[in-house]
Amino acid sequence: MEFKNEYLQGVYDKVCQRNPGEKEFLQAVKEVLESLEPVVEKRPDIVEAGVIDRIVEPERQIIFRVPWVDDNGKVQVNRGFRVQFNSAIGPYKGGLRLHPSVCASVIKFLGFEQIFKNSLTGLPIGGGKGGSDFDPKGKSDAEVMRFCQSFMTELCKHIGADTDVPAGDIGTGAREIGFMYGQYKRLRNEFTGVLTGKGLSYGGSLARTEATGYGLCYYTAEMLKCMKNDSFQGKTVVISGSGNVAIYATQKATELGGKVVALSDSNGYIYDPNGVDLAVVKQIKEVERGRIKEYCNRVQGATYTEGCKGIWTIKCDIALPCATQNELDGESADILIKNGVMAVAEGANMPSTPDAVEKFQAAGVLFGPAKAANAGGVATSALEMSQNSERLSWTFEEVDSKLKNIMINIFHNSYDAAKEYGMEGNLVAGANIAGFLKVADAMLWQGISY
Ligand code: NDP
Ligand code: 2IT
Repeated sequence: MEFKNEYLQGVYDKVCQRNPGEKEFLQAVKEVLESLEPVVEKRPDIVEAGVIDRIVEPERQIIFRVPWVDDNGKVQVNRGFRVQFNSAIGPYKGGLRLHPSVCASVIKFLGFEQIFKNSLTGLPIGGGKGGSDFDPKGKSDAEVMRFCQSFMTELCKHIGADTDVPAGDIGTGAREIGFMYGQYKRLRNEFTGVLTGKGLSYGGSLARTEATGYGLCYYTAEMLKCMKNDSFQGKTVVISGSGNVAIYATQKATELGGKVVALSDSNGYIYDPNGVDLAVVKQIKEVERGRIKEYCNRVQGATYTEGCKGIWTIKCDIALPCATQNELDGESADILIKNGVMAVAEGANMPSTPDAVEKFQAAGVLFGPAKAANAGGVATSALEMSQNSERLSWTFEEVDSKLKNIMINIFHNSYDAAKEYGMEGNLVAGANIAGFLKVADAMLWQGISY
């Protein structure tokens, strides 16, 4: 028995039977169900209405062929996904991941997490996720364009500004969103806010690019302030990854007084004891689409080490994993704890293994889970949707101040929910419970068809 509660064990057993071998999806479901043990005891109405049995099953899953022609005239075939997980509180909303590791399990774990994350933002967005096993790395702009056009030719039948609004994720940035948006507009002959993360000249929101990384730091700052009466000031920070989330987390952590000494990519990590020079990182990653290793050729005193996991052996006060799922395991958690880490907050989705989370919590390390800490990206996407609906654009300051308030509220709502359900200080349980209750309530009101 994995669960104390027999009903939750039954739900989990059925999810395991129905989704064999989908280890990331099962990992995400298990964590949420564990947090719901006290809810199930207090709320028999939720159990009777089968809300939990329903929430673990996606409303709709679309898997499709994505054929395209490479620069040598050869036909390539990728697999496309869109999982529309839950629309109880708003249109499906969530990113598109383009990475060779994309499969049903990965998209379903991301879509499932997105339900609760989106609920925590307080904005009217349901949960969904999509993507493809296409690898944009090493492809020409023309190849990426042809892939994106083929991908959208099928996806456009299933999405819409009031139905399902995709956005970026790993491998999907401004370039890919632009190509996809152009194709959607051409096929549907409509100019609507069907994607977020758009360029500023055609409906994008100021501060969306920065939002996930900034939001992560706003959440972390609030967690440090309320739980340890502390701040980023004077702290050594290690951030994994060097993509969209990592870059803007580095910028905000530095602005708030921290010193970011390490970044990584899937090949290895750089260590710069003087604090990373973000202009150099942005040039390498955003302009040249190069590797993080290159940083050491441009900045004196920095070193590069092969293998991304080693980044967690660097001594730091604050660790922000911002690369990918399960990148920080129990062994790395032990080293971070031994080195005196005081706070860990997740910029990536599910970057810490269950073992690592348990260790941080047992050691009294402040731990901010992904669905709360990285919700600033999707929250700002929802603000982009609002601006598109009213056909207006807000200033950077206006969007940024809304984002900050949202992140502060997410921290407090999670903290309060954990306390109410007898787990004060457990922000994992708090985020899961607070996110779940709003969706559950909407599902109760809307009857069994949802
Ligand atoms: P990017 O594609 O911009 O960057 C991804 C970064 O993570 C790269 O440095 C990449 O290195 C590294 N990475 C990817 N896969 C692996 C892997 N298997 N092992 C080690 N490193 C890896 O993506 P984002 O910054 O947008 O996304 C990062 C994380 O944040 C993801 O978990 C995503 O789901 C999450 N997230 C993103 C949001 C957004 O708004 N963009 C919002 C909320 C969460 P390499 O170049 O070598 O592949
Ligand atoms: O994981 C995420 O929340 C994202 N990739 C952002 C989704 C969005 O719709 O902006």
